Amino acid sequence: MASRDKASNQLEDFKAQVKEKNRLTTSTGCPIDNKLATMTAGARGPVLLQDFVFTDEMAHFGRERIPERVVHAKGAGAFGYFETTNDISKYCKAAPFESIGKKTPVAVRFSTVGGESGSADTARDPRGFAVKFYSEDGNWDLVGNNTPIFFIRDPIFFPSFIHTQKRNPVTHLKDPDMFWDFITLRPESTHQVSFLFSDRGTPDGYRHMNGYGSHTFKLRNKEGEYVFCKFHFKCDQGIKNLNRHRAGELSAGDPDYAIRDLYNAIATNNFPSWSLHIQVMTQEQADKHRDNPFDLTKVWSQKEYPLIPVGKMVLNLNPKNYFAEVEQIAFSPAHMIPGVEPSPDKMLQGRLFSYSDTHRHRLGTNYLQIPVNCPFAARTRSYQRDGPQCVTDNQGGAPNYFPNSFSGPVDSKDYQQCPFEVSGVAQRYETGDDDNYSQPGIFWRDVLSEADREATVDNMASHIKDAADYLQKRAIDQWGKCDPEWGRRLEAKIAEYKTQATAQANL
Ligand code: HDE
Repeated sequence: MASRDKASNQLEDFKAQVKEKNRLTTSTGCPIDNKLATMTAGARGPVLLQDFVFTDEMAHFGRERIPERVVHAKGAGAFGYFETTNDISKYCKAAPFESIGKKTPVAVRFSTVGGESGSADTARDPRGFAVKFYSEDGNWDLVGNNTPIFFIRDPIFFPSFIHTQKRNPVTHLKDPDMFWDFITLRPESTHQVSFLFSDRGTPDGYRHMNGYGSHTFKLRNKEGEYVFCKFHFKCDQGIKNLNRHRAGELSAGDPDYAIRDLYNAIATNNFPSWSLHIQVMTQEQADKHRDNPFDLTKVWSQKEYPLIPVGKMVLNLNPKNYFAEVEQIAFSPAHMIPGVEPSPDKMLQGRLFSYSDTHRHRLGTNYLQIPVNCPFAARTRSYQRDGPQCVTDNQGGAPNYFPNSFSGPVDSKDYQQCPFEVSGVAQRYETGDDDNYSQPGIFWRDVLSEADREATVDNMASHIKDAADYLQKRAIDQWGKCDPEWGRRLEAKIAEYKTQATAQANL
């Protein structure tokens, strides 16, 4: 028993805490006399409809599942705190950054993206890195990934892009043709796909990766001045990745590897932490920036916009119940607080709508009343009422319309968002050609080591080899535009895989 890890020992730990066993009841609290048999007419007879012990449980069982998240279905959650260590009040008035030493409770959910909720944790995929700050000004969700960039820069592509990462509608199999067709038709995906096929596409669990807000946000200070900002959570455990072969072994041998690793680390007081930094850019700098600073497929150079330290996030508490606190947690980039505002990033704008919309479908209209989602450090006072599963006092006797003469809650100009100018002709602006290759080229030459380059080319080729020949050619051409050497090496590696396959077929 002593050799078992904390995750394996969860039930034993529970048992050790129980002093006296609870009385078993139905869902209505009625004590149950016997849970070992249904109530039947005679020993061999049919089951009686009056057996509420049976029908009560069976009816609930049939409704146990809620829709899984359409993306990011598989994940792990934990709780902890964010502590401000550096003063950034000249940039941002958000409550968590109010003073050095201030601690704000947080909930975090890490996830893979494309797989279903039973899929393997070590799949090649970006990882979700979603943080909920329970602040006095309401909940602020920073719903990011372990990559500072994304596959597309216009949200109109998101459903189609995700379909290509999921299953073929006929075969119900992952389909390399779908994958590489989309990727090569939309070259703005080049940067993120390059990252994905390096070994950072298979991180060693959730404790050894960075997190990024990814989008450009707007920060506002008490004086009403604003800057644009990127958020970076730097992993204090150090980055660790799996190579393709080890990731594959773990997919088969321990598909829940990352969930287990996080649970055990926290249960043994080995609390993971991340240091939060920001990059800031003024409006003037944004106007002169060489490319669109609101383009999610590009990073901001850290030489030009250095990282500014802000604080530390520590995860020190496992969920008490997975469904209640992790399956039901609902993040939304639209959940912002005074001091943090959206930038014009089209992807962020698209997300501002989508998340709350999906929660109303997945969890219901009153999803913010679920304890893990409830802004408990602020008090919700609104004119929203009723709806399915309203489990609060529904704001009691307070008036349910606004304005009113009966001391209902009032708004305040103190919380006005930053006014901003917009101009331009309204139309659909295509962005497919907005320099897709310079930054992936820098990634290849300056970020990856020679060993990383070798692994990246091998990871790519071992995947592209299963796509149609003309899609392979398009990919070779696309990565050749990042760096001619990348294209040449990819072509050679694909040819190597093909020769091997022919040799095997001829055996
Ligand atoms: Fe998401 N994404 N996403 N996403 N995303 C969801 O929300 C969506 C994007 C991210 O642990 C969904 O509750 C659109 C970028 C994380 O619960 C859904 C677009 C980034 C999580 C959704 C994007 C993310 C989600 C699925 C493009 C990183 C998991 C269920 C416009 C910066 C949060 C749900 C958790 C989840 C929509 C792109 C991160 C459908 C429309 C870019 C970490 O609403």
